[in-house]
Amino acid sequence: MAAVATRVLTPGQIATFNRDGFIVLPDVLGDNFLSRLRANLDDLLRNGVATAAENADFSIERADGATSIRKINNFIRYGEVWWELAGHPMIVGATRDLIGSEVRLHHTKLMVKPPYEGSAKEWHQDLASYAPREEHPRLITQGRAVTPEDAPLVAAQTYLDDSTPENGCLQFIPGSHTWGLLDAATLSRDEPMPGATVVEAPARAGSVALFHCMILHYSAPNLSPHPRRGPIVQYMPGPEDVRVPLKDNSGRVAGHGHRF
Ligand SMILES: O=C(O)CCC(=O)C(=O)O
Repeated sequence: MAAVATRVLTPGQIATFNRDGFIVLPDVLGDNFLSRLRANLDDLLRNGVATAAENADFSIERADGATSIRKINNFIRYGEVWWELAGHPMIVGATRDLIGSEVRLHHTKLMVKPPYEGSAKEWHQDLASYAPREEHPRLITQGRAVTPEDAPLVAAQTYLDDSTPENGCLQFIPGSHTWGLLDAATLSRDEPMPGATVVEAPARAGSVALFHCMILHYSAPNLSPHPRRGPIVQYMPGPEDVRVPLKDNSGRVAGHGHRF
């Protein structure tokens, strides 16, 4: 195993992540780097609407006659600056503290919530998208026997804008990453788990939210005049450290992405 170079998180932060399934690291990126990321994204968004019909990476949303891009899959394909983000020493180091010395790229996606238009992302667990559908019944039946350690994948969402309750910051149910893979059909829109505590996770621009792939999370529509742009890099350990079947976002067996 490669030597672990940095320890970014404190033992307290690691314990919080293991208990709650998420943490927010404030002010990870400086203004300069943020400006470069925003400039690249502005270009992508300007050109993206025109090319979206031919490029499946760009997901379009239409509201009130307006057309906007809601999501860019595989954003890492669109500029060296995104590789810099994915390989950022603080983000990779923090992820390494959570999942072990081998940190690999699983996939990237950039969530764009334009002012007034960005829609909700309904309650879900990311693992439901990564585990092949034919495996769901077996995994769901196992309940809590499918533990967070069986699927130690961590998403890092970096905020290019302040992420607030008004523009659709992430909301989590702390501890739900220990509940196993849930049957998505049973999750209601407004109250995914009756009686469960929901917490909002606002974050200033430049901050990074780290969350486990089994935590229940949601983001509300953007009702504000401010955008909320949040690239997500999904990291995984080496395939031998994942104990559930897993595919990447091209449908291949996961575990062969870039190693940081
Ligand atoms: O950023 C968002 O709006 C939601 C992101 C999310 O929940 C996801 O991609 O799994």
